[in-house]
Amino acid sequence: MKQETNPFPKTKLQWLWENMKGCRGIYFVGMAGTVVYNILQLTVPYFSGKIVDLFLTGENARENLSTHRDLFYQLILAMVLFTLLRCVIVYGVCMIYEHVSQTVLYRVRNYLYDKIQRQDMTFYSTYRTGDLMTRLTGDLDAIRHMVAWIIRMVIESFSLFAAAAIFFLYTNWKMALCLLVIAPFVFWIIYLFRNKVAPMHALLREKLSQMNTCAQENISGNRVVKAFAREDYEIEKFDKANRDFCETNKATAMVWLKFFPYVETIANLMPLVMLGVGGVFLIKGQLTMGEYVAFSGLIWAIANPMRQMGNIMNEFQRFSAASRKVMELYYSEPKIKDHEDAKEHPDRFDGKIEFKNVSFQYEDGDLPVLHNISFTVNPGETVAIMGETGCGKTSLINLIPRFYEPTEGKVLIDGTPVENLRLHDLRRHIGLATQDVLLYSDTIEGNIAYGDGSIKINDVVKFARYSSASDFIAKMPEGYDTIVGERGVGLSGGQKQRISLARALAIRPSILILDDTTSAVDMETEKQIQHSLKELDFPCTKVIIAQRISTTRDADRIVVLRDGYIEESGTHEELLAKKGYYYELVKLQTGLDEL
Ligand code: DUT
Ligand code: MG
Repeated sequence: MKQETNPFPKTKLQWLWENMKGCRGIYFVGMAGTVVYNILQLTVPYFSGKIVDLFLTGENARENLSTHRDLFYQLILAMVLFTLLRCVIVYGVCMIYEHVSQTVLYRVRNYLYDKIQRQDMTFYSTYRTGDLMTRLTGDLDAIRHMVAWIIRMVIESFSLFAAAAIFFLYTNWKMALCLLVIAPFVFWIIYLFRNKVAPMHALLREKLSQMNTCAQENISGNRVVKAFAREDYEIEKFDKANRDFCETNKATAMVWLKFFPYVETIANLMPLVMLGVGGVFLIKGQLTMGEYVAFSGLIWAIANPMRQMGNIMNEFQRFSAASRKVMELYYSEPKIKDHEDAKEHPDRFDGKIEFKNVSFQYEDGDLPVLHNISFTVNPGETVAIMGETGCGKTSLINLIPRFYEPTEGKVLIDGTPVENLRLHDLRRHIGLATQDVLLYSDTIEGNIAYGDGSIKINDVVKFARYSSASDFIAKMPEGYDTIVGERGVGLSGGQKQRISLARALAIRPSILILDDTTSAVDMETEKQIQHSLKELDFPCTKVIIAQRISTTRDADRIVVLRDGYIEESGTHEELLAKKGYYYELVKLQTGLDEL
């Protein structure tokens, strides 16, 4: 089979080892303990063999029983003590594996969560939520399983096999060779099995991710499902994903079932060889009865690791498929991140925004969505951005907090290109109310204070008043302590927009960006908001995307976009005088034929 090239800087096991930092020493103790307790397994058959030879079947058995009775008791006691010791070691070893595996799981999960948090917008539009959740849960569990179980089983099987093989060879090498000659066949079968089962686990992991994605999308989109009465369709869709996963699981199990009879036959051949060859050796006097008993008592230590190997390989392939997905995330780097020489800017911005010949195209898009955009907004000014749906307004404002980078040209704040500023400094001074409002499952106060945890309740109320939200909040059963559900279920679209506006204002931003934030608000409320925005008690440059003339008419400048180009720009009066797109829009919205 063609070996896959490893796209990561480390192999899977090296990566795992790296993440075991701090517990490697104790893990070694666990592995050593595993070897020791498996070697101790040999003591019982060994002492049994001795007892048989000395006190049951040997030449002087009867005599030994009367003269060396002490030795007889000592051998029995040794068997009991070694068994007890073995139990204690197994207990300790289990604790170690559990501790280390949970530590690794905790560490990697936190690291991944951190990684996901710091990713850019392109990442979020590439990965599906259900798939990311699968990586953080199922895939990570496969990695925990590797540390807690698979490695332990590998050591257990190999140490048991090796210890038994050495014991056999030491006791009677001819008999041992007759038994061990079969072993290489099992290794060969397991190798064939590995090649067959590896792609099955990769597929299985994909099916699990698809099923989780289906459930996640359905749960978070439940309102759409209900609105279109598509419950049956969604149930059917999930059923298919579930069935696919189930069938793939069965097919994976079937792979082992194909190989299982061969391994099992070989494992079962062992006692037969023991019986036949051992019998001949016994008759010829080349094997004592005690040795025969010890061999018989230990034959499982050769056969069981062979049986176990299929299971181990199966689990190892599951780990392999899962760790690939986890490592992909682990080593992923956002394209948009702080440049090494990025400037620190802990203070507020003056708020000058410049677009210089900016063009932009989405990575997965076929055509540019913005072409050669240039305009300047001076500190404290308000610029309104207008244009028909899909013309690139949201794309344009997304370039200011550097959610995306322009393909050409530059966006500058206070004369510094945004890519030269630290992302944290840049974004914490920008208040953004996005087009799709997402509120957290938290109180209204918690939602408004999201960007600044230290804000006082008086200020929360003040910003709620600025955004004309205080009236409806006061009417809520628990006022500012009212919990708004996931995505703010229980609030109207306009109410959510106003809380989102208060949240953007609450950080006292140097630059405020509103993306259609008052679209679901009535004209009267909108007017109040307009008024409040002019009265803010901190300096602020405002970029407002809006469709209504009532929102844009007072702006210092209006930029009209069309298919990603600036169609026209100027004040309300200037644009009216131009009698272009804006003029037509005003006529349409006011219902007048002539202005
Ligand atoms: N687009 C993408 N990928 C995205 C987002 C948008 O390819 O992740 C495309 C869709 C559209 C163009 O970019 O053709 C501009 O989209 P934008 O969201 O900027 O349009 P808008 O002016 O904000 O439209 P609306 O008024 O509907 O919000
Ligand atoms: Mg938009």
